[in-house]
Amino acid sequence: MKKEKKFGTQCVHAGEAPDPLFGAHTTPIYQTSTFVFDNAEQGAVRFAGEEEGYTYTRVGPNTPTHAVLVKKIAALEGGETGQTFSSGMAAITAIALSQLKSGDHLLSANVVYGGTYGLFSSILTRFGIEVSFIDMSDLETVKKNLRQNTKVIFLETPANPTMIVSDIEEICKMARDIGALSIVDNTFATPRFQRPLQLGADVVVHSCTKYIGGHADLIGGVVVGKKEFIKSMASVVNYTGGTMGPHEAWLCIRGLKTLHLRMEKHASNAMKVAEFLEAHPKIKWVRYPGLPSHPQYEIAKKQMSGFSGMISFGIKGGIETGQKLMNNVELCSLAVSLGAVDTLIQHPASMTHANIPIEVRTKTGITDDLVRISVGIEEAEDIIADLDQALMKL
Ligand code: LCS
Repeated sequence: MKKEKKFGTQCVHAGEAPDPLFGAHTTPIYQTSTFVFDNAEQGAVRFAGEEEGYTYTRVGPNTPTHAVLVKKIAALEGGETGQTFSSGMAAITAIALSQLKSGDHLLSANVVYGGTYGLFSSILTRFGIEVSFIDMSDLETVKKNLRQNTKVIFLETPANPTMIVSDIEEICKMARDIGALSIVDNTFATPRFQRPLQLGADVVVHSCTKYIGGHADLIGGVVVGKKEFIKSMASVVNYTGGTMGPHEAWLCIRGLKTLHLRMEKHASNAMKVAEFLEAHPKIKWVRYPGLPSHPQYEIAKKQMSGFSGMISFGIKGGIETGQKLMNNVELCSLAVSLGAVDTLIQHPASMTHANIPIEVRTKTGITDDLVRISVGIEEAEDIIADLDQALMKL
């Protein structure tokens, strides 16, 4: 049989095997905080890292349930291994704390999730780490901002919430040339549509809260990369303790089994919703990587095999009209987060990105009129009908 299975088959099968104890068909939830050693010597070699195995659920590889999730997501991203976390922010924090020290420079995209911006701008800088936020969609700007002490380049593409797309391959090349690590937050695209490691990235990070879990019922994060990289995070994982719970790990495994199906529906719905919005007289602008009007449409086509389910748009009349629209929707939910089976709509400038100073928001396109929609897997006609009735009432 062919060795490398297709993506959808990997979603269903990768990392999983019948439970060796009782033959349970699906992965059991190892709801335990600790593991019993056969003898004192075994405990000692496990703690010394001389024997693989489980010790205590805070310490990687956590539990057999987590190990299955790591194998599955690593297979989907085409990476060697990974580490799960209690949230996407815990994952990004662990990357930063394990790879950066005082005097190092972190080069970050200027459009990232508000929490990531906050961590980089107001926490890392307190520990003597230099941080600059730049427009990663412009390769000249990236080149100009590299420093001798640049240790990490961090980008989100498509970026939350402006949907700006950056050229992963070119940026990772620049990172490699100066010996810096390249980290790509792949939360918006998912490995169904974008595989940053194949494009040269060192590390991929996800908020599992979004498409990986897929059902808006958990908070989690994961980092995927080379074994050596994951090992370099081990002490931060151990000493900071942002551990994913076993039940959340199991929910992520379950979610990933349908990732391919969900993402295809998210993307085909989003394309229809984006086209509807672009043609609507009350809409000023629409940003969706699958639309030829997207400023980086060519790069999106080059590095993505589909355009996922996130759209941002501006409404004529600005934020007051946007707020009315969000209050008028009936099928869509007015809620932050994204990547759920149901359609969510929110206002980044006053919600997910409200912590970013207004002058930075304005400069980077997180404008007050920007409304973000995470298109669900309902039928597109019903989502469009809901948006249409909400727009008609304005
Ligand atoms: N990376 C991206 C691209 C995100 O959108 C988020 C959360 C995170 C990381 C952090 O993940 P978490 O800790 O929440 O699991 N984004 C959110 C959003 O746009 N609305 O609510 C949360």
